[in-house]
Amino acid sequence: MKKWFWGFTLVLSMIALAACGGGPTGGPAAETPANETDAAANEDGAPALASELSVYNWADYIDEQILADYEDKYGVKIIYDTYASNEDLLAKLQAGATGYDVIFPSDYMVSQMVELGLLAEIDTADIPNFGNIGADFVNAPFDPGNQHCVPYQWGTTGLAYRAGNAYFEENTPDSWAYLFEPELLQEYSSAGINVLNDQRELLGAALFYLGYSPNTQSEDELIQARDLILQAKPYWKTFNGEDYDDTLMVPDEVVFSHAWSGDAASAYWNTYDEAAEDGSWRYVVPQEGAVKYLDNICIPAASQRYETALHFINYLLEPEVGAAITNFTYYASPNTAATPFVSPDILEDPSIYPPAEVQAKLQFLEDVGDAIFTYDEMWTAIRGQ
Ligand code: N2P
Repeated sequence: MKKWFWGFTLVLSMIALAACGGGPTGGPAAETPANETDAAANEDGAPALASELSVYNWADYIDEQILADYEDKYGVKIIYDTYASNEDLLAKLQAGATGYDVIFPSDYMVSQMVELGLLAEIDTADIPNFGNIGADFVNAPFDPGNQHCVPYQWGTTGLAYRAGNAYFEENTPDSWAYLFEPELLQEYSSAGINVLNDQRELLGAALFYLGYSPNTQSEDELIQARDLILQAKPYWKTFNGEDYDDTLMVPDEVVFSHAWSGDAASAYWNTYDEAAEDGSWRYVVPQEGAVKYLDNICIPAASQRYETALHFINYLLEPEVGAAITNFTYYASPNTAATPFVSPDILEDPSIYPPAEVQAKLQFLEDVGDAIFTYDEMWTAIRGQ
């Protein structure tokens, strides 16, 4: 088994905390007519499905036809809503939102949510398609034994730039310096620069550039990262991690963006010119190192439709469905059974499935414990000024 994907360490006490912090294992209460316990189990013992399921996902992270197909096939109406970052998702759950049944937190956020008791426990034996997930992606350090979540999609965070731009014809922005150094920024900032509106990602990029860990717990290093960001901020046009590929990159509102790999690939294909056989966007993982993430499918502890959520998760792990997700989002799939159905253009794209020398530069974001309060403080200063 290849081990590159988990090439990082987590604080052991965090894992221990994560393992015992789970929520309820089911037994939803019958409080609303849409809940599954109002219906009797089928004769074959299979659980009756609720009439509705509330799915809360990252923006632009599934083909909504997949949801429509599930509705048609199983008679469950999907209530679909999206968020822009892990922190937005967490804030929503911490504010007491109890209506969500299926959510998609990233690696480090799974750790945080388990510790806070926000996720229901699962038994992968109840998800027959769990076996479709590749061995590299199961039993991750942030969720040992997949006791809470199953893998959804993975990708990297880097820099996207417009190929036709005169400056980028001459210069390949292969360093975070292109996002942070004023003497470089002044060359192209008038044409528009976007950064991800995501605190761990943006502080992480600054920390990589400064030569520090993206998971530092040092206040001094975080202050340096904040100051680097504040010095570059006047050159940035937008903070957008939600619809930046469609609203900023494709229409040429920006020529440079801090970007997630799938969104950069999506901008490439949405600017693809058949005659030129090329799209307008390029993507690079900076030489100083960059974030990789594994996003996951989980059930909030407060869900009242646990069995239906499990049934829906199993559906998302079907080979054809897993491939349809990747063929729409341009993020890499951990579902190895889906591979035969994924477009060869995607499978062969090194910006989506990076080669070994790029993989060697990637790191996961991790739960930073109480240092998260310092991250929050730095982020408030960055967004407030
Ligand atoms: C897609 C969001 C990607 C999630 N628009 C990155 N973790």
